[in-house]
Amino acid sequence: MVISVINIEKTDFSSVEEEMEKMERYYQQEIETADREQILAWQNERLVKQVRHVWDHVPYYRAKMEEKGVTPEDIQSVSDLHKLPFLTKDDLREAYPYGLLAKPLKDCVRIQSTSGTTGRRVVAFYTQHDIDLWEDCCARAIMAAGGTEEDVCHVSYGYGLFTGGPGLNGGSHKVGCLTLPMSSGNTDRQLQFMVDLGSTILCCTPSYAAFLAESIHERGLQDQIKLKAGIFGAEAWSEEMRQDIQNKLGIKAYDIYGLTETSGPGVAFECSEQTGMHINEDHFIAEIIDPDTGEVLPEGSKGELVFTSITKEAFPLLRYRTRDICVLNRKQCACGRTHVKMSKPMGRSDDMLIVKGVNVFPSQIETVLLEQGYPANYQIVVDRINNSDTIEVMVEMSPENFSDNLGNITAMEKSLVSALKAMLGIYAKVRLVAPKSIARSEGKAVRVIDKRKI
Ligand code: DLL
Repeated sequence: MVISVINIEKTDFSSVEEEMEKMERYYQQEIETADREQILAWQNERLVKQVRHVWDHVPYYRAKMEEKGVTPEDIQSVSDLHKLPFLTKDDLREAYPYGLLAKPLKDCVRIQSTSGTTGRRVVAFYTQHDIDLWEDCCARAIMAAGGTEEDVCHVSYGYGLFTGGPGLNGGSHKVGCLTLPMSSGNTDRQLQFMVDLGSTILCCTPSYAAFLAESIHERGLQDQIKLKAGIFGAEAWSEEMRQDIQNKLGIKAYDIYGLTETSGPGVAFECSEQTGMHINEDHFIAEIIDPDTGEVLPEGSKGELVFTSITKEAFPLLRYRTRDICVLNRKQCACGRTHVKMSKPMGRSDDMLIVKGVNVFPSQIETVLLEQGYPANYQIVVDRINNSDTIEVMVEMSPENFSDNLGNITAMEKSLVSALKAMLGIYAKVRLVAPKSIARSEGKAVRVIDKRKI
């Protein structure tokens, strides 16, 4: 019998592990690190195909293009993109629900939805192929945050019509993480699963992450939490908030961006450098425009972000105005990815507010007030208290429905609260005030006071 003795050199496994932790991970390395020429080649080819696809299948698009005097033959490459008309939320509202559908209904397998500017919501359609590509984008984001099949990915974005839960859920499956489809809310249950199952990656809105961090500290659970990374987006958050969450949870916090219209989260995501989000340019062409004139601005300028989705089948959007203001940056990134980076959105070129992760337009509130017989004299106060967004609507009673009876006022406020809940999907506190008591402005009415920005 031969016994072989293998001389195993002593290895410092902890440092190997540390090195592995530091290694950049990619879900689709060849695509994510492709050179500029290759990315442009993909974009040129896919754009031409996409324009032909909408021209042939979406009469709404064809009419818009004809109105601008553009035909598919005019679009030979990305440099011709500027010839196409813009698409806006108003177009989506006008074409609601099926007017922008580019595939037969039988080929579509899912919708997701978000608030529109008034009563009509934005409804986005997906084929199975669209879902597959969307989940790839989310998988890229999870792996950029260090995710592997060893991870327990705790998804606390809302599930349902909102894209956050389903998108990150799909990406997590693709990476091979154990996926916890927690959805939002029920903090006790969140924390119990986080401790019992050893969640290592948390996906939710940054404000919910801050709230969970606080709850963990209040309950003294810090030592029982195994989180290493968080993927936070769907609303604006500052660098200070990032530092605060990172410190409290002992994690690295990554930003993720997206919008329902272009699929959902994963349009862009942060890498280990944490200096902006790589836009998945094999699926989306990004432009920056002057929000007032629509003129395309040179790269590096601050302006409104416009997306063209070049791989979506069911609901492709050409030159969609996101209304998000940001800057693009094409400097080489140390992570090895080559796709352009967008800054955190710095604001919006419309009046949309994001409250508790939900998109709220003042016009939606106004619609409810007018429907309920109130004048359009109101003020919306948004605040962030204990890391949670609050919204209060101060509404003038009209001389016709004026009452100084406390019981009546409470009943009227309650009825407005439920009408607003039905429109917005979130609780908004209502305070009725006497006719003509809200200060009139000499210029534009100041409808919104966002104390989170003060
Ligand atoms: O918020 C999709 C999403 C889900 C993104 C989960 C990230 C994570 P919508 O409800 O359609 O979709 O809202 C889109 O949210 O136009 C931005 O104004 C804002 N937004 C999204 N991500 C960020 C972010 C989802 N990382 C709108 N930072 C967008 C700031 C963001 N704002």
